[in-house]
Amino acid sequence: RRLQEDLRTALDDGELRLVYQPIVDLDHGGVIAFEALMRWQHPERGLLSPGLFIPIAEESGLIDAIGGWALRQACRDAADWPRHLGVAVNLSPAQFGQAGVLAHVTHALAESHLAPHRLELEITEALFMARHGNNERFLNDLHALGVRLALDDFGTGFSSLGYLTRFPIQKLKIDRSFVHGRADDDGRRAVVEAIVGIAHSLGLVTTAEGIETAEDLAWVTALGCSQGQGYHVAEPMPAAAIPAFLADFQ
Ligand code: G
Ligand code: G
Ligand code: NA
Ligand code: MN
Repeated sequence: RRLQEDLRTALDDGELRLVYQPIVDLDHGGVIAFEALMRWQHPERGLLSPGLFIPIAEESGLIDAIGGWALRQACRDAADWPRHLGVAVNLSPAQFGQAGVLAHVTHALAESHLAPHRLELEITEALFMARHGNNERFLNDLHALGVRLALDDFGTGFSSLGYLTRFPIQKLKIDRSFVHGRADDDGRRAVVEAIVGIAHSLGLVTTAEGIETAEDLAWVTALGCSQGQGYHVAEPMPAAAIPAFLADFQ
């Protein structure tokens, strides 16, 4: 209750931040995009993670304003990066209840002059379970803007594979619970292998999340994942650290 009131003013007071985690191409090793991850620098409680305050934002309806801010900030930051780099922004299912997201995306692209194909929106399977609104139409409208759509935390949900052909999705992000430390876990390896196979058949890109070790990196690369992300590559960083990171990264 108290946090909800604080969150109401956090946006105006500039307490929300975005940090960026690189996503690398597993064939060539180069950085191809950064995922924007929200943080809240709370005046008394210190740095809060989105796992704590995004649910509060969703319940209180603040998610529309906060999500709009994240889209604009991420596009503005990405417009300063080399043109081959994309930016990924997380969207929560609650944002789809309101018509705002389409307007926010349009506005963020126009204001930043970011090429639409450089923006990727990460949605979760939970969106398909929530039946509010017309999700199919909504995702098609977003896709028509030229942005790309990724399915986050893939493998943890319950949605049918039919969604992958019905909705305009270009990427599957393989949840980290299937990645880190699973090199010798035959069951999880089989799941990753199956996801990569489906993605390949449907012409989708795969990103392995949660790459924490050289071993994680090696086996997901060997199984044919196209992209990777995780602490072994880099932890999320402020936008200001990106130029130095890119200069050092080989
Ligand atoms: O960065 P961290 O691991 O604490 O993120 C926890 C969760 O919060 C992740 O599931 C992530 O997708 C989500 N998240 C991070 N940033 C945003 C954001 O800007 N909007 C929404 N809706 N979720 C976010
Ligand atoms: O749900 P989503 O995939 O958006 O969650 C992203 C979250 O995962 C971010 O909060 C980020 O900080 C976290 N994260 C990124 N890389 C790693 C990693 O290698 N290991 C773990 N455990 N978490 C990670
Ligand atoms: Na994500
Ligand atoms: Mn994920």
